[in-house]
Amino acid sequence: MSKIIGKGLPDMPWQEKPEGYDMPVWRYSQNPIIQRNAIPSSNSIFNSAVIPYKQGYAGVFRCDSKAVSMDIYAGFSDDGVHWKINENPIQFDGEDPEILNREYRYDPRVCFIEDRYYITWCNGYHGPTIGVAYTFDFEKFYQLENAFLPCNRNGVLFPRKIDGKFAMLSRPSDNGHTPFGDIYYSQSPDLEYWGHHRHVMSPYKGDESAWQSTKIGPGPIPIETDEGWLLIYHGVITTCNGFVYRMGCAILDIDQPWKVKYRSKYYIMAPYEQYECVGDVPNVVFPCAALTDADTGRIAIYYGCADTVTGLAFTTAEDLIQFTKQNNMN
Ligand code: BMA
Repeated sequence: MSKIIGKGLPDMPWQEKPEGYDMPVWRYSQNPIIQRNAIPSSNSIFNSAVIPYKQGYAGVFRCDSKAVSMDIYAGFSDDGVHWKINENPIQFDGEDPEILNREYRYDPRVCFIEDRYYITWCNGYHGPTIGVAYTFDFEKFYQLENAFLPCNRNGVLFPRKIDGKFAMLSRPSDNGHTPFGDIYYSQSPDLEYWGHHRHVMSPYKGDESAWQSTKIGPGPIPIETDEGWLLIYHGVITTCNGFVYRMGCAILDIDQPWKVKYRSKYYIMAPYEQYECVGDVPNVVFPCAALTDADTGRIAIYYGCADTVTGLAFTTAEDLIQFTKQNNMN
């Protein structure tokens, strides 16, 4: 049995795999868990991140307003399924007004490292880049320097230092809807100066795994297991009707995470349900967070559906690792 390395979370959201189901990831029966209008100002709430906090859960949510202005909002939950999202976006404190100036904010990730919760997101600064902030309580947020020069998206921290440094995956991009994109690894001694950049993986050029042929980007915070870092990511194909976003899985070396040990040629989840196929941007599943229980190996994935609502899906470390190894094309 493959094992998650980390803490137990016995009360996390969970449903058993439906009888006879043949995919490695299965949906929560009450999806979507967050509707598009869960706060008064919102047009859509999707691509959002959650984490265990106190006796329950906290999260940072992407809410696009009815002006379709993109911002991130804190929220809280007792059970990880029913969420109370603040009606006003996060206000950041910080040292430099130049960095605090908001252009747009979207697709947050939340990562606990050592003593605090770090937020990373796609931050407008003369183009999209990776915003970085931290909080202790999801009430006061302190914004740090942007991690990289524009253009970049999908900045995803590792949940512990690697080789004594903070570590981040990201996906250099363009200023628009980016028709390309590889995943890279970077490290930093202080969360301000990033370097030691390493290439992790590219889209798959070819027919063997066409669903991820245009671009790929890291999703939830990588999950530490005894087989390596379990990376759930999104993969995109360009069709005559535009991009289709699916979910994939890879296992990265534990000490040198830019080395891919296994990568599944099949997707682990794709837009099949109505709320994933129909919405403001059709045919998108976009994972941004995962809860894990080290005692049972359970994993709950939070993902955006059609850029409109938020869904929840389940798997286990054993299911994902076996699937990824069996269908490996690395
Ligand atoms: C990406 C990002 C995501 C979005 C996806 C599909 O480029 O903007 O926030 O979910 O496109 O529209």
